[in-house]
Amino acid sequence: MRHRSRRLETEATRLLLFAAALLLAALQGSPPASAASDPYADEVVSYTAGLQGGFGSGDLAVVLGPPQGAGLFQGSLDVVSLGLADAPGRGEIVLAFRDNRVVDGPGADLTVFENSFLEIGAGNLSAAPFAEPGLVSVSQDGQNWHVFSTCPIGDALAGPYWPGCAGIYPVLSDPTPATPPAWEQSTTPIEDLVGVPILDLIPPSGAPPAGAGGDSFDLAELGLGWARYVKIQSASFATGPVGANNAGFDLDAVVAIHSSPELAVPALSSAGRALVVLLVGALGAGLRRPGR
Ligand SMILES: [Ca+2]
Ligand SMILES: [Ca+2]
Repeated sequence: MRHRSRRLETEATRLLLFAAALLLAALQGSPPASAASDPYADEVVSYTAGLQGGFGSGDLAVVLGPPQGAGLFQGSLDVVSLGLADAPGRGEIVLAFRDNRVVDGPGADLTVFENSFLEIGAGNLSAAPFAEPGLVSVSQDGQNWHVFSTCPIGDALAGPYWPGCAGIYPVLSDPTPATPPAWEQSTTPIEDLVGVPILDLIPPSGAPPAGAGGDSFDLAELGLGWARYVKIQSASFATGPVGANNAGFDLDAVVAIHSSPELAVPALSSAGRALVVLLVGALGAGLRRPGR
């Protein structure tokens, strides 16, 4: 009896060693775990151009990743133009965060980057922005939307600052280390940048305000702890001359100021999955044997 039980123990040990070897082989044969998550939006879920939109739509991926800001006095062309909202669902884009999600932290949680810029007025003083307002909504499931509804998107006369909308604050961040990272929120009110000698706002005589620019939003305003989807809807009006295909809100990028990475589970190769199936079978056979 004792002899039989010792033999079973040895068999169990061998089985465990075999199982460990199989698992190791399976994991070594698998591709590496997905790269560390980035704080930017990862996918364009949908895009519908409105009137005179479409610029940049040949490569919608330009709105993913970091913004390509061109500074206080120039708009980036690394954008997709939504066009004017001339019908429901038009002039609209929906993005998703996949390897991360936006989470509610202290203050603002995400920033939307357009390509607005400050005009230059009389006496080389900065003037109000050339802005193309956008209404921002967020969602956890892509179906139920929560709107930052303080944005007066339907009111062309609410300019030049349209508080609560995106598409107002110039973009001061690009992917180079010479500019602030995209998740560094600007805190200088846009009104304070208007009526200033432009030489005070650009190097070498001056400097732009701290922060990445763009327009930032706080999930706490909506009572949300996190969000995965961001929708931007263009206004139905333009503040300046409307071109052939570049009217309305021009999206550059969206970044999570407070970002939580999604857990990356190592993916198994097909060979690895086959080995795991064998392993489970072998374990099942080994467990059944003592009762045989
Ligand atoms: Ca991301
Ligand atoms: Ca917040």
